[in-house]
Amino acid sequence: MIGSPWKRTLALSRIFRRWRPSAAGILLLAAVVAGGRWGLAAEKKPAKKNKRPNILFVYCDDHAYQAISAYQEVSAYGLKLNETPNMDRLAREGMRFDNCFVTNSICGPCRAVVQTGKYSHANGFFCNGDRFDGTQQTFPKLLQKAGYQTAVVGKWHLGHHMTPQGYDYSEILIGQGPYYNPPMIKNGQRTEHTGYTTNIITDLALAWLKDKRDPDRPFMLMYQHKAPHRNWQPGPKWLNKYDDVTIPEPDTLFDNYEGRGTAAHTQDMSIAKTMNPNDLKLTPPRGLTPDQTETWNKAYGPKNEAFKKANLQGKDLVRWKYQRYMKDYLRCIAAVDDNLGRVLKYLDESGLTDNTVVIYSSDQGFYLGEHGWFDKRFIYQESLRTPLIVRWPGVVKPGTTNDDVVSNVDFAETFLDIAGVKVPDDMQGRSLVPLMKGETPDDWRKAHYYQYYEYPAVHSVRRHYGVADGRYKLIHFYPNEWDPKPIDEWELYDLKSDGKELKSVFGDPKYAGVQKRLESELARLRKQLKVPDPDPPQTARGRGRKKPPKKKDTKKK
Ligand SMILES: [Ca+2]
Repeated sequence: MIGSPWKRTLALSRIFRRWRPSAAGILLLAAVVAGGRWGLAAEKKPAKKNKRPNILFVYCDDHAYQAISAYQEVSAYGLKLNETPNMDRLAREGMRFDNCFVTNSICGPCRAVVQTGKYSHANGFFCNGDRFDGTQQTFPKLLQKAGYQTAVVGKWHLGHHMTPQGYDYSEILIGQGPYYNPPMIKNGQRTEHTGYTTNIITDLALAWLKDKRDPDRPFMLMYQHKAPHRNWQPGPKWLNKYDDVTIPEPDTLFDNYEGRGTAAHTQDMSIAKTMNPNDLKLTPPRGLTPDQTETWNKAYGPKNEAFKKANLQGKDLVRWKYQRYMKDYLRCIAAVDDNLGRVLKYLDESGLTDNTVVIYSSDQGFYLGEHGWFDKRFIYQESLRTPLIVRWPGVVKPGTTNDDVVSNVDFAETFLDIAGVKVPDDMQGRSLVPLMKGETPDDWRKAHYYQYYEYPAVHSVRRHYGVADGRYKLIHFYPNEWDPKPIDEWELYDLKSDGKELKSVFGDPKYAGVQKRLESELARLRKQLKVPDPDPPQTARGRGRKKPPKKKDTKKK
């Protein structure tokens, strides 16, 4: 281990400064020196000051719960898509949350929510393309103040070329970052890497855990993958995984959106129409080294030849696209799972497992062909719900599940609570620690508020807000001044009788009582959370618009 002797000396000198050499102190020091591995000795028998748990937050991008085998039974489709042994291990040794909902289902906004414990309208980050105001209160800053070491490695996506604030160490991708050979920003300085990004991010996380932190203090590490974000480029080792299998199709792959309103009909996120040759790997990716390109072409060349020869049309073509999409998506996840295995193994071997809370989550869910879609954005289940698995030895009972309504707006509060830091009053979520202990408070929320702003924009998903209580969901697709073709429509779903959300029952007399209750809950939550109405002008930033579209009666030049 590079740097270890220096670190050991540093750690010992700290002890001498702090302790008067009592008999116990001398004995412990002797044991440490004899052990010769300060880090291990310190973690296995932590001094009193070290007892606060470490936090390892594993965060993926667009990782659908349907693509974690431990979550299979939770999906309305129940398809066996893949195996994720290391994620499953966390679920087996920890708690799986089955109703973890995001507040605004796109990448940047979800990350801002995690940093702040506040909704988009309160943290100022509404749409992708916004820049995060890093001067505001965030949970890593509060952890730092409380003596935690904080680090973030991998995807950041809260503004290009921006050094994260509140971190002792950061090495982040620039914007979305590529799947291969990513340039990164290390503590504000550009660095270059060659290799597959999922492996590289893991190497950096492990290097920080092993050699770059002070083993004398607790840590919070955000280990954040780019994968499995579009356009789903697998790493060299996984290029041929799933070649010989057929991925099962959801029975809504050819959904006609009957039973739903305008928004489902007018989206632009379908496998049939929206996916491009680049997504489908019909064109070779850019930015690969000659060796990487050769390996890539060896894997995709014959498969693409076979596809061209087959000259598929209509539904057969969509089915082929689905298979190509899913296999690439699942290959990206296989790399994440294998790399998570490396990290868990390190925690085991270094004696860190017992005092480290491991949290696995994704910035939001994703469509894996349900309703014919990929992408996210909608309040419908596959993009609203995100995976959340927590392993905390001695606190979380292994192999348990929780179905309370929780949210990514609770993450910051949870991290602070784990560290024993007071949660500021202006955060809008609530610590999940009591739930992790199996003690849900009586006044825990019964419903979750959601709002999506990024329209008009890529994928053409209408602005909407709504409320979800785990069974029912009330949605308002609302008009606003930025919208050239405004709609004003409501939908209501009963997930118990309609788990795939195919038929809105809004206005159905049978659901009059439910509808009234949810309408009043929605109004209450909007008031409680201080949601601005109408949307503030900043919500148009996502697509670079400064002014609303001109009215029809405006004279043309
Ligand atoms: Ca995302």
